[in-house]
Amino acid sequence: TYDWTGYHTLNETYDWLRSMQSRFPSKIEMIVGGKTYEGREILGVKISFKSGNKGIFIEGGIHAREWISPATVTYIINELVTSTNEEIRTMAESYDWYIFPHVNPDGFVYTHTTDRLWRKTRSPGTRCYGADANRNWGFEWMTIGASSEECSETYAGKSAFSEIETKSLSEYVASLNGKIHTYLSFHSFSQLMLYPYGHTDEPAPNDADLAQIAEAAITALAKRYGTQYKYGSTYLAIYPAAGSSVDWAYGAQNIPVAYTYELRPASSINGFVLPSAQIIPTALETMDSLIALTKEAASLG
Ligand code: 0X9
Ligand code: ZN
Repeated sequence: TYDWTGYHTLNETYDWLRSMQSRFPSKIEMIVGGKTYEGREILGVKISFKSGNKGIFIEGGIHAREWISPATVTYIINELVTSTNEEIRTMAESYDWYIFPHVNPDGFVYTHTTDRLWRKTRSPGTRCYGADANRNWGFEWMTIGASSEECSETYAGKSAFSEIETKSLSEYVASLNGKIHTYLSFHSFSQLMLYPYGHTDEPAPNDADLAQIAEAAITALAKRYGTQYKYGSTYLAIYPAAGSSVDWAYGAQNIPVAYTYELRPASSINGFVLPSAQIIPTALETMDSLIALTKEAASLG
């Protein structure tokens, strides 16, 4: 059976998503966010308990090697559907959730078969494979913190949305037509909550709100185990980086609450390989932060 004591393959997670849908058919709908270069689906779930709710969009796995991301995202799905905790039930039932644990499935499969530390997509170039799916989105594309060299880990692609994964997923997000209020992208590692922008040190229009929500979220996160996060704009708190999904969601889709989580560890020689004993603790503290994030965002309107 599927659990969070270990990491899973793509097929295990996709089978689990389908099994959750068949256990909870009135609450879960399978959604396809797009497709991949190698022909896989970007498979997700819409979780909805009543109509008329605002939407929260969650993506995991845009960077293939960051395995704690899909593991945390599937844990969130499970909690939203099955938890009996009152705070989680209230949150779960107050939003429509659009959740994709793996938005770079080809890359993730490659981390299982061939190279555990693969980051990018798997579309062939002339000398190297793949583009950085978090530099390929059509907002301030290639303006800073991205590479035009196809072998680079931060290769932005031939053009904005050159990758079928980002192109098709962005079309899916756009098709939701303003229903999404919060966009979350899960990565690892560094223990950070980052918000727009990545292309400039100019503050985003609602910078003060984004900082206040992040402060509430990291405070709640720290309560359970003392895990320390920092927050700030991507540009200032980590490094300049244009063409990310979160900046596109915020800047091109006007989604006002948009964060990149960099999950555990804080730092390590090989931080992408987080021991599986840390999946559940990471997921639990992240759930705590999500409850605080949604409450604080609601209180700000
Ligand atoms: O470089 C990235 O894409 C992210 N860090 S990672 O180590 N997981 O690769 C940071 C993305 C920050 N978000 C934005 N650029 N908005
Ligand atoms: Zn990442």
